[in-house]
Amino acid sequence: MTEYFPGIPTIRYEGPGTRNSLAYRHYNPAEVIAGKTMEQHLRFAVCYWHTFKFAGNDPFGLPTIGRMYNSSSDPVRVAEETMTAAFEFFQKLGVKLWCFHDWDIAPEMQTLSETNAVLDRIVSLATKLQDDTGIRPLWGTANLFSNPRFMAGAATSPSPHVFAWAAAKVKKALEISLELGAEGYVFWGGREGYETLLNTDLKRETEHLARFMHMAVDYKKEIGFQGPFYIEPKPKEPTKHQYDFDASTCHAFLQKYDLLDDFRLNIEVNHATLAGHDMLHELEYAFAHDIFGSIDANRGDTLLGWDTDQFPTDLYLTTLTMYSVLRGGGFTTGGLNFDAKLRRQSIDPVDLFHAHIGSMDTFARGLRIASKLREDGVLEEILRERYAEWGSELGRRIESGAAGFADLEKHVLQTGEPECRSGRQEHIENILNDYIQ
Ligand code: XUL
Ligand code: CO
Repeated sequence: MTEYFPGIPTIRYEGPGTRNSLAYRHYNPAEVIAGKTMEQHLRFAVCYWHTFKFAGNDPFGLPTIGRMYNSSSDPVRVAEETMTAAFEFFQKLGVKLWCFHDWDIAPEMQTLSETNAVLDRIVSLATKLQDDTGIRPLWGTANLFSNPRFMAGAATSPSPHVFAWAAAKVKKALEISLELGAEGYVFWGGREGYETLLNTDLKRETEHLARFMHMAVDYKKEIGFQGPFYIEPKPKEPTKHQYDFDASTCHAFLQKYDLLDDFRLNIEVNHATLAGHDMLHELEYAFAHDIFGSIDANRGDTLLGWDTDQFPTDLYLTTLTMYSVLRGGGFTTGGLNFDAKLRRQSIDPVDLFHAHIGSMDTFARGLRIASKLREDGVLEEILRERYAEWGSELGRRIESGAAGFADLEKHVLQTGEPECRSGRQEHIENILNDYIQ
């Protein structure tokens, strides 16, 4: 059998002292932290599109990355070889979950039925590889943004014919996600937005999007797909404005159109920053409103204004992410999907391993630190103190709804000025730094 990543061994935990670049220093899957193994906490998934399909092209340059598995001139052969290589990669890395778009795993052919036939062929190969290895998809999705037919949107296209195409693609993607045992299904509305409002009926498009989501829910129930649906917020790129702008915009959409029972959010770091938030904001918003689902783990670059999808190697980011996830009760059906790609100059197969190993180690360290922070209760204690005054009679009367404006005016007239207290931000940041070592 062809080995697509020759010379690369199975990656094992060797501990922080190792000098082996193809070993985990911190990710020790079986180690128990706060009642669960690291593997159960982190639920890493490899993304198919960036890891196996990204060829290093950017808006200014041609592909730089060639792989053994995409060298054939026959696209179906490429799809088969790539799937086989992917499972070699998952196994060598020791990751049990993967994520995919229909378009990543099989080429689009001349007609929908030909495309679906090729998809079926690749899905049966994937099923066999899954059965041999016990690896399953964290989620599946349909690519409704690369083909020119979706240039003006998919469910929000001005054309009902394109809407129908989007429906047909999602129908098939749901069927194959079910067949592969995917734990969830993602909707990322890459072109569900606009370039200019001068040619866009925003209200009508939003209603079409909601109609589409209801049809997807109906079909999910019809075929017995049990997993959650996720919406993945992103404010822009490729469109100037995307309807799923950020967590709170998605929340409002789900509430208005009565979709909250069937959807949660898949929060992505670089999308949060493009929306002008940090990851922690999006996570905390999702947890606060019971719509947290899963994470697309990556990071952006503050000096570049687009979605650079870099591998997450920032320990502050992973610590705060895991702190929020632990506080929120941890992942259930969600996980950490590396929606991240190599830099254009990282052209060797081994770069893919270094990228994943480094990110997994950074999340493992983040988990360890976050768990210690929670165990010591330092941040909880700060919050408790900061809001302690709400335990007073005044606080209780406000929170229970017993007090009105007239009572509050009376209170102020009697007691005068409130005591101003420090927010202690610098002190708290120092505490965090003490834990991140
Ligand atoms: C694009 C993005 C997508 C989704 C899945 O920015 O994040 O890859 O994760 O469609
Ligand atoms: Co993503």
